[in-house]
Amino acid sequence: MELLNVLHFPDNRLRKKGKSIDIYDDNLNIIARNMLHTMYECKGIGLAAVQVNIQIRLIVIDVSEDRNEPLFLVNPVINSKEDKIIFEEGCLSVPGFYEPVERFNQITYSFHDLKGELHEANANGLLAVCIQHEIDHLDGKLFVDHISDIKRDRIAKKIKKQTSQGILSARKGVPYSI
Ligand code: QAP
Ligand code: CO
Repeated sequence: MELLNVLHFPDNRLRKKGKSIDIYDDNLNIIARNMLHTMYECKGIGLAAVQVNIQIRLIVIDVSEDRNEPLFLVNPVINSKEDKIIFEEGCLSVPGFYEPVERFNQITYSFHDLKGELHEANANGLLAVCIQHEIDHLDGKLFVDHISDIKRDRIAKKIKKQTSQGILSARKGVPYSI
């Protein structure tokens, strides 16, 4: 297993969109496993491929207490959403910062699994918020886009400073194509 480099805001590569996946092969499985490993190592509950500089529509999530219920969502789509909720969000790409964001508390979503089979499911609360946050990543969007320009700029400045001081790792992501 491989630890992948997580890009940090305001890296422009976080603005790229993920490409729809149409090949369900070993390569996809390896990427998914490495993403899950990276997410667990970083104490995250969700990670999108775009965050590790891989531009495909793949998300890994685990919101379980024991961190043993991984979800792999390929080409996820939200089909319905209701009941707004304000949730204090963070992000592995925005380390150390948390801000309230308005989301939907109740969603139905569909996705393909790693074998290519189509599923539909419901989610609410933390899982629903996490799916919305991660699908945003696949469209080049970050939770800080939902907060004020002033706050977002301040966060960008602080992360850049920490990176320049070597507090955050600034390894270059490895380019990848599928
Ligand atoms: C997205 O975020 C999310 O700042 C996933 O120092 C967040 O896994 C969805 C993390 C909240 C719903 C609610 C952040 C780890 C992890 C940090 C994460 C940090 C270490 C964030
Ligand atoms: Co995130």
